[in-house]
Amino acid sequence: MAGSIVLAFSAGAQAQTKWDLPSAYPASNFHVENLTSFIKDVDTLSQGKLKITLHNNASLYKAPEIKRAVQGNQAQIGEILLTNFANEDPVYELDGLPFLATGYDASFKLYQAQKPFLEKKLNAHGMTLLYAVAWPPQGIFANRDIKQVSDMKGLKWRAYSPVTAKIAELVGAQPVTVQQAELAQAMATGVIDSYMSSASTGYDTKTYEYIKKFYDTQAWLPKNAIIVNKKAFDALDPATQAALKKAGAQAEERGWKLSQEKNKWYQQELAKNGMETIQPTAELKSGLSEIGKRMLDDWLKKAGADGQAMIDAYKKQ
Ligand code: PCA
Repeated sequence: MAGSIVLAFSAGAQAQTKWDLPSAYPASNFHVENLTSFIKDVDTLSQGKLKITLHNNASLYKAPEIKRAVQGNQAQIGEILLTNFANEDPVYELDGLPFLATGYDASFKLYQAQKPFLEKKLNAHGMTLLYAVAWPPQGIFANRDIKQVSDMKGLKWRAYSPVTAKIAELVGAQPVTVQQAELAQAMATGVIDSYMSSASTGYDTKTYEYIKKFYDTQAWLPKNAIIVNKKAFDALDPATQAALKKAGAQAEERGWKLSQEKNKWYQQELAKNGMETIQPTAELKSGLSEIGKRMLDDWLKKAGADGQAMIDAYKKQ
């Protein structure tokens, strides 16, 4: 009875649209906290016309499947880790390259240089970019003493993207691709003993239960992007489209701040739980930046004129 009354009311008022939003990260993650606020903002700004349901922790789609789900409109909106899709197009790889942009300011500049090309690529596949937010700087989690790149030989290295797998190869480690949702299990079962990521992921996956050292290399800041199916977007009325865009712009601004603020908190939590944060030696830094240079050269060869234009736009800022 009650159900049919509610139905009658909502059908009588303006039509309501329901979207699904898959994310691969857990509720404790700052990206997901930000998504939760974004969804509330969309509800308020659209005056209840657009209702988005969050499916976090890879519960609806696994991380590598989310982009295709949005492209096919199985999910109308979704969160992707851009660098996961490096094999599809070099534009997705750019913010996953080590030592190209290492702090938040540089990463934001890199984003501005990358954005028009990212938008073009997504549009060509029936999607649009709503916003993107950087993960905190990437460091190395390992139990070993690592003073130079050669100390990483033979590590069982968890990779989350083609780039992190490539780094493993270049340092002589054995890459195993594992997405964050399966990372705790991979550590518990000994499938991997090291990886490169942020303090945020170290916290989300309780890495301190298995690994005791975090080398704070600040190597790069990959981004998560919120992408929308274009047909689903075009089907919204103009006021709802504007509401979505506004909430997206707010989420982008809030997300970049949250990433920085919570990174400090995540690092404190890691320390409280017995993880030692170690500053990388000069040898380790220079070894890794050599690898970064090689990877950038390879990237520029693949990315052609667009790639050069992105790097030039980045350096000009
Ligand atoms: N965490 C994600 C990607 C980048 C990051 O900091 C992960 O480790 O899967």
